Amino acid sequence: MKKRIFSGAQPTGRLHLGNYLGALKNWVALQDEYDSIFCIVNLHALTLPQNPKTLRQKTLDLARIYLAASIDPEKATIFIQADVPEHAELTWILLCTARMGELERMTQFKDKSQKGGRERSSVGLFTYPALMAADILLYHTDLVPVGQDQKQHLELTRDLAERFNRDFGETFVIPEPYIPKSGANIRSLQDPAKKMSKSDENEAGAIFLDDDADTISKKIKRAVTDSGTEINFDETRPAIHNLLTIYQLVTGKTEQECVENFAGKGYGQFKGELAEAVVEYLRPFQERISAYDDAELNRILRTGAEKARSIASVTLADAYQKTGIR
Ligand code: AQP
Repeated sequence: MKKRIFSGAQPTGRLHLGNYLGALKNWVALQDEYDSIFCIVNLHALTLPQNPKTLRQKTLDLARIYLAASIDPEKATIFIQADVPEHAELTWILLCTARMGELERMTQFKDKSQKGGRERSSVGLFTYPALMAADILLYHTDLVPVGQDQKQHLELTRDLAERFNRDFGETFVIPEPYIPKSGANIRSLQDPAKKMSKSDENEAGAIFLDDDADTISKKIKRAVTDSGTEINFDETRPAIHNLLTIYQLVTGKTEQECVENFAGKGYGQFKGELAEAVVEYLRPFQERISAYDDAELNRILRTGAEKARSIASVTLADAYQKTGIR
């Protein structure tokens, strides 16, 4: 039997190159080897204010992005989180398993609540990691391919699963993270101290998957650099390290080939070649994005939800039975 992977992205904002290189690219690479389940986590989106009409549209658009990124619905299960109510139901059980102190240590809550202030943040934003744990545990997931920013949430998922299994008997598989060596932590083009992010107010920091060639070029030309002139993978020079990492991932070259390619060249030439490589990399994806109509997407999502539900309902029934709820 194949091992199982589960992952998801939120239908919020515009997906960026960080989401692609840190997550989607790996999902595609793993879908042949693993029984793959990819979710559009729209319940997570509600942790921050959303416009209902936009959210509905973005949810369908994200399905389109999954397919354009080459996730194959014949191989992988693709579905919308809210179409499988077991996610919300298992969340309650896991919230009763989690401890306040554990959730308070989550750095993403600290980051995301900074803007509006902790007091004004939704309780959903605070408890979001339990929903993520439910997403993963419902499917007896072996491996979770995510970017570096989700590592802490995954550790919590493991802790919750272990605690539940200890208290109520073997129920959940303990999932392992799959965090790629390169690309798991793509930084903002404007401030390499921050990750490339959908919610960054400075749009120049992110290359969005639907940016046209001209916009991509301009953003890369305006990207901050470090002092010095060398173009190499020196971690003490985070801006160049980040740009070179992007170059490596979109060209498929080795580190050594990348460094050799830019030996003796200046930042201007480097940025020009990088922009060209990114544009070329995204071109097939961007051409495919309009290939799926809404009827086709809805059919794929309906089939995916039915399949997901057939697994999730069994896991939830087991958890309910073990806890004495049913
Ligand atoms: N900068 C990044 N580099 C590598 N991987 C990243 N991911 C996110 N940012 C980077 C990975 O993309 C997947 C889907 O992310 P998400 O939709 O759950 O959103 P997020 O992790 O909250 O980060 P975003 O996309 O930047 O959104 P905001 O601005 O809302 O925080 C995940 O596997 C994530 O690790």
